[in-house]
Amino acid sequence: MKRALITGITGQDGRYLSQLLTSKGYQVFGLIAGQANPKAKLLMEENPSLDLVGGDLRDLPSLIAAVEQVQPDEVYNLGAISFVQLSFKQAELTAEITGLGVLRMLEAIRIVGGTDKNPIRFYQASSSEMFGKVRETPQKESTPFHPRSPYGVAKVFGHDMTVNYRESYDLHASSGILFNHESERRGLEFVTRKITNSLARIKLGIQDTISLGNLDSARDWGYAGDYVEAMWLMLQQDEPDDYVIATGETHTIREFLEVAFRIAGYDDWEPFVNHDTRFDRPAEVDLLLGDATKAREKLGWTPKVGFEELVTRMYESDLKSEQSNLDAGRR
Ligand code: NAP
Ligand code: G4F
Repeated sequence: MKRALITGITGQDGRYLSQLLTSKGYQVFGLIAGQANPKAKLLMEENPSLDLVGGDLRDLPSLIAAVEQVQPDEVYNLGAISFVQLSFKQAELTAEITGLGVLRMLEAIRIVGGTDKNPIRFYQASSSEMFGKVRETPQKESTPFHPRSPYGVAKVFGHDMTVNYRESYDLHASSGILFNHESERRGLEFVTRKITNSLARIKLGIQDTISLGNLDSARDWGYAGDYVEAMWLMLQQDEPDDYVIATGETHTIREFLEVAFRIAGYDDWEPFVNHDTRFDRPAEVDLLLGDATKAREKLGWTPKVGFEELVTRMYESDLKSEQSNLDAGRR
């Protein structure tokens, strides 16, 4: 039975990845921060076979202890401050967790090591935010980085460290440069889920409008359930490498609104949306569009869920849960 250690297990991707690996027969361990993390209960309900191990990406000894205890075949480093807007306000904390946390995890693996016959394989959750002020479109593995946020800068550090440990210590370390991926489990702070959740509340008469920032930026949005499959595929290759994971389709926030409101039965979204400068960013990433040809050719990976289906799934899930909150007298 293969053993996997996942950091960021309570996040959107951690939840999908743990279920994928369990379905493939892995024994899955999740690193969980804090002394009484409230998300632990939900995780165990979703995946009762999961083992949770205490640890924090700010604390190298806890990572060494976790790797020693778990003796993993594969480590997936998904833990991060992942909200770009927060990274402008808490830049140092973002550098500490999203950036230095990668170095600490790599060090824990280097120090504990695996056996010569069975070295530990490492996956780093890199991001299309690293392309930032894009130098070419579509973006591929060779596109230079130009990050536009403390989050993007921290991800470039983590990405480069992963490449450096691969080259210096012959570690099986791969990076997935993942473009935005969403789902019913996406955090409410991200624009897609903020829209589908608010829209469900508008439909049910609980809320009147949505306050948003810049509607002109464009993102290459895929489905998280498809993207965790790519993470696993990267660690099954003989050689470690870096891969762009994307759909090859881009849409503005305006287009997301148009589709979501149409699905909910409205002709026009504009009367329901306000501009609120609090959601504008000091520097914006205007356009992301990925070219995942390498992943298709080498990993055999392609996305399954398209844009319209993604929006529909998210809206319908939010409508269902907001309706059941309403029925239970919770708002
Ligand atoms: P997410 O939902 O925000 O999850 C982040 C996870 O990091 C949570 O489990 C969180 O734990 C954990 N974490 C935060 N601080 C930590 C610390 N000090 N020590 C240990 N764990 C810590 O993110 P996601 O959307 O699943 O994304 C997963 C990874 O992929 C992240 O690294 C993100 O930056 C990257 N990424 C995401 C996308 C995307 O579109 N989703 C695209 C490219 C890259 P708590 O719940 O305990 O706070
Ligand atoms: O949903 P977002 O917050 O995602 P963003 O900034 O693209 O970052 C996500 O994707 C990255 C991959 O490219 C990940 F690495 C990262 O961890 C995260 O998962 O914002 C998307 C766009 C931005 O242009 C933002 O300015 O939506 C715009 N936006 C407009 N109004 C808003 C809002 N974003 C949020 N979160 N909230 C708004 O009210």
